Amino acid sequence: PSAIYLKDYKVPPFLIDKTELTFDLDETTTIVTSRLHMRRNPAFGKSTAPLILDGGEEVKLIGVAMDDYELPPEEYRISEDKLIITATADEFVLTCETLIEPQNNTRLEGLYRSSSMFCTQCEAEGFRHITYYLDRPDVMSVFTTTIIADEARYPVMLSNGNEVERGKTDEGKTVVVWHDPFPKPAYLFALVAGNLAVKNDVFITQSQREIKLQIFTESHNIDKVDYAMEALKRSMRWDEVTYGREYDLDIFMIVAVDDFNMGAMENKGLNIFNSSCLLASPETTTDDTYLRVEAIVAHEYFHNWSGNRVTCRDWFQLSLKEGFTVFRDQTFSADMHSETVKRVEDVSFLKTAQFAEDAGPMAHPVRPASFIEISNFYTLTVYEKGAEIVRMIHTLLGAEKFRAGSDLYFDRHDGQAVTCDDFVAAMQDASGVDLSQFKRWYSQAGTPVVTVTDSYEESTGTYRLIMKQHTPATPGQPTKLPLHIPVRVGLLSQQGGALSAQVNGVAAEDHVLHLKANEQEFVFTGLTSRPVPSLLRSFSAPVKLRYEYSAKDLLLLLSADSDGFNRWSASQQLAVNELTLLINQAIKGDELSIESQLIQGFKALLSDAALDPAMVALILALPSQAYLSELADPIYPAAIKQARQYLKAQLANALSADFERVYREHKIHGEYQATAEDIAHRSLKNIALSYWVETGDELAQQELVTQFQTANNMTDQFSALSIAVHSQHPKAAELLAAFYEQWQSEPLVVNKWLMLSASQEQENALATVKGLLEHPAFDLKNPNKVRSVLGGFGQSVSGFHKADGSGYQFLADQIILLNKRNPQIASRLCTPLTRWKKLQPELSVKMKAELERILAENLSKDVYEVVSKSLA
Ligand code: B3K
Ligand code: ZN
Repeated sequence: PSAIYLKDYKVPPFLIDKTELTFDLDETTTIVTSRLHMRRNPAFGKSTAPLILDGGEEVKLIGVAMDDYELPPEEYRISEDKLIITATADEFVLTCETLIEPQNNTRLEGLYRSSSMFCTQCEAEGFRHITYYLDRPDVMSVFTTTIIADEARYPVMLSNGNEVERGKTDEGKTVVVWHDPFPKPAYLFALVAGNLAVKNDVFITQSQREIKLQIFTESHNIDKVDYAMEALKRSMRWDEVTYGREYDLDIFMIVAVDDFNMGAMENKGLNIFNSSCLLASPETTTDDTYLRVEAIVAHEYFHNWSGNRVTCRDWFQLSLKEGFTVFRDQTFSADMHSETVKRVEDVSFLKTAQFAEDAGPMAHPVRPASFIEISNFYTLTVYEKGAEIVRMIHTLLGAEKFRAGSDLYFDRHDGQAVTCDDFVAAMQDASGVDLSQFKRWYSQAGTPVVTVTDSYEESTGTYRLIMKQHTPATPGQPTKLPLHIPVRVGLLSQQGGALSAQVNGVAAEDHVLHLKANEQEFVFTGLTSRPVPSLLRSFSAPVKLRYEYSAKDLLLLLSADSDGFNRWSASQQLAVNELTLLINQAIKGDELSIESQLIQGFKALLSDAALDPAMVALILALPSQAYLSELADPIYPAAIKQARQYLKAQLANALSADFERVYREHKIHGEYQATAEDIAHRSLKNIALSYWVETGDELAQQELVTQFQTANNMTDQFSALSIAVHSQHPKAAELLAAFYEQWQSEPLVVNKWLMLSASQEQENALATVKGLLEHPAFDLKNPNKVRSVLGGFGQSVSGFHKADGSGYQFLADQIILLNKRNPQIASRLCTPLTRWKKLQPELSVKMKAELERILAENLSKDVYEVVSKSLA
């Protein structure tokens, strides 16, 4: 397989003004007829270039005609997956008849079956698995879709836009015609047919148009869509108020399907969701999932403008729509709940997973310069780091100018397929802020390291910060240029008060400093004593900050910083410092010991009733195994686990009474509600329980069992179960079995059970996970189940990182098994193996050997790209 490059981009030689599709749906063979109204693209220049259409190897061509002239075999050819027609007029209608077998489509791209329904997934290059087409986002076309199917089995037949006709064929099948007036690329096409239940609602737009809202699910799930429907209406209103964007069609539909490669898809007017990201009920859904449902409903809805009305010119520009839309959904969730809590969660995820990606063999710029398989580039870098870039633009411009920039962007490019440069140009033009150096964020991979030193001059009350930036080399990019990094800084007095100081003549408590050079000095004047700096407030740039904070400074920031984000950040840094000491002791085989400063900090938090319980819960959560692994080089997984356990036990024993009290104080009586307030109390209560149980206290263990048995919501029940499993509670196995017994008919809950079961730390973890693959609840065809079991297993240090390498071997076996069946999922499963270079030497060689074993197979493009780049 070979790479394609951004620098080779050319406009398409042909355009498709109108696309007329007819689907004759059937259980064994589906016939697709397309009528493409095509013409040569004037922007391509005069040309006699042949017409080359994209297809998939499994698409069978029945016939092709040009302006109703049936082409004989000598006038076209099929080469691998392309259909090539040499002689064409300048303008013509191309008719193609193809045969596909959705029931045998295990890749879950194109048209496929999920339970009893037909559904589609076309982004990025799925449409070509339906019929031959110019399957690229800069070919935008007006679609009319005719669906023919047996009404008894498929009473619901949906596609994009509005239903414009309904009738019967001579054989008595039902015919439904959908028309979407907005030109769109093929990746936004969707079709659904099935026996589905529906929930109806309406939304009145700001200009008083009435929009019909519909959510479709299989009938047994329709009682779980109320929350998503409300979230949808909140999203629609928010986009009107915050971005001035109103919905455009008269109907907006969402369909839930069980078998889906990712979370959801923003098809025009017909979003398709993984049921795990749409369905919610108090008994079966945890708080985290409630928030995820709301965020993803919003994300897909927001794409209607940032993605659909204005789309990407080519797939290198993916972050144009994804980075911006993630930023939009993050801000929406922040507005619905707590800004600080949301920021902490997003940054914690970024620093754990995106930073790891940016430091590994798959590191790539937010706008990649090349790829082998685009599906591999739906990454944390494109999504999360892409959102950080948009957030930095927001910081540099301020809210008002940012809004002017987004208005200009949407107005200027409505109906177009554009680039990241176009986005930045609109932001720059509307604001007058120079973003020329800033643009390097799009093209340069790797996480910059910002090193800060300081000095204070008593006699003049002057405080200086010296900042240096350095971005480490990444594959294909040995040297880096300095970036424009906005660093938000405040100063605190030694007593914790906020200090106002002048920078460049402007007095304020909070300054955005523009770090643009490799090394730069910033001068604060008007001080009367040495301050404690609060650096990179609200994580104003996606960088690694290095500053030698003393434990005393960190405790001060933790207790007194006016920036809530940096209070959390200080606690993390304190914990990381202590854990690093402990990890090194564990690596050396020493007995672990520490005088933890966190005890004092946590004690204060646990007694301060004025604090947001959600923030307290976040601060109490020790840095994760994954985050500590990202920081480590090399990674000693078992030492990290041991250090975390040790510190947690120390804190638990020292503060046992406080944890017990907080656990009791934050119990909620009454009905479950997914409000920020209740979620906050539950999160604090459950983390308090996890510490309290850690002490081994008999009463705590009983409380846990009681909570498991009497909870009226999944958050509390599942928290109790997870704590039991991870604390080696004597009843853990019993509770796990009871949980399955109780929920075996709810697949989404069973997935949680699969994941937790697979993540257990035990001697025979590998045997357990192998058993799960044989369990009746498991299904290799269902991505959620594969992710649950294998994702869960990846968290089991004793299982996955078993010293003999059998855990790696097991994962490699599963990747090889899925490689051809579902290349996208197989490729995602490779991620833990891509970290082999950073692992402790004995494990590193074993992991590498498994990658080499995979590489020797006949691989899909997806798996080949990740594995070969990892070994390079
Ligand atoms: N745009 C889709 C992702 C499609 C992934 C294709 N492999 C979901 C989203 O980001 O909204
Ligand atoms: Zn998206």
